[in-house]
Amino acid sequence: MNHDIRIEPHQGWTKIILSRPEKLNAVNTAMLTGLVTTLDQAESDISIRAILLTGEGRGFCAGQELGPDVTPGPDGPPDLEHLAGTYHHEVVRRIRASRLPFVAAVNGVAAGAGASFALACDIVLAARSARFVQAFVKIGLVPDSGASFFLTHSAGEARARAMAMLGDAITGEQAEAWGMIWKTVDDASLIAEAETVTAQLAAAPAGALARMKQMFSAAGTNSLNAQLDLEARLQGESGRTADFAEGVRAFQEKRPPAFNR
Ligand code: T3D
Repeated sequence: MNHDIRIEPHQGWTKIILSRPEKLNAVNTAMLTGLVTTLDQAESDISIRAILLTGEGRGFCAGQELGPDVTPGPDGPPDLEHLAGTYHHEVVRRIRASRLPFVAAVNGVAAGAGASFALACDIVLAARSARFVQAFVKIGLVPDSGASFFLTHSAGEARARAMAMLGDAITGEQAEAWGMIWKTVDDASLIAEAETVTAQLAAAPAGALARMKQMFSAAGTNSLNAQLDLEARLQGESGRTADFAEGVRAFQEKRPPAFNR
């Protein structure tokens, strides 16, 4: 277990806390390996039905640690294609391919790959003081970890290009107004609100949520016809589940449904 990743188990869901507060939770290869392992363990633990991702201290995640992993050595410059592909991108792939709904509670600055980790999540809440920074340009890099994809699809190409090329900080409220995140909340209520949302997801029909993740991932690139076919297929699967039968029965009996317990 990597000590820079803290896990807080709850009933039906888990909080994963990036925990290197003195560096605004900037990630290195050891921490990213620990994060991937943690995500894999959560994926295979059927008692876990939702994940809340947040950061310790005053930051969410300042992206790649500008330290030994990316410092040129005697053999020349670091191989960032390998680093990004092997470490950062595996985190994004896991969040997006997961059966689990992910909530991000962006408690402070989310920069570089750190912003992408948040934006890869299904529901993103940000503290009013949070900032999203495409920091790459400040150090001569280009967006990675899915930033160019997420921002183009959520904020639109004009804003995505400007965010990437200028590297200016975007406030939580701006991110909400641009459709990058779900909502901004007061700093003091961020964690409580994010926990409530995560618990709500943990009580929701897990299979339906997993199918929604597939559906929304495909919606970015599918044609309308392809998306209609996918919706029909996934609705067919949903209709054959015990959760659907329970949902209809609970509605008819005027009681709350108990999904997949
Ligand atoms: O490996 C690959 O494949 C490449 C992949 C790249 C993906 C990326 O993520 S590239 C982008 C890397 N991240 C950055 O460039 C962000 C660098 N940090 C900043 O620009 C600023 O720190 C922030 C805008 C994030 C926050 O600014 P501010 O003023 O709120 O805080 P600060 O004072 O700059 O930082 C506080 C401390 O955290 C400070 O340490 P100190 O001086 O108190 O000892 C600072 O050095 C440290 N810190 C912040 N970000 C990083 C970091 N240390 C190491 N690496 C960081 N990324």
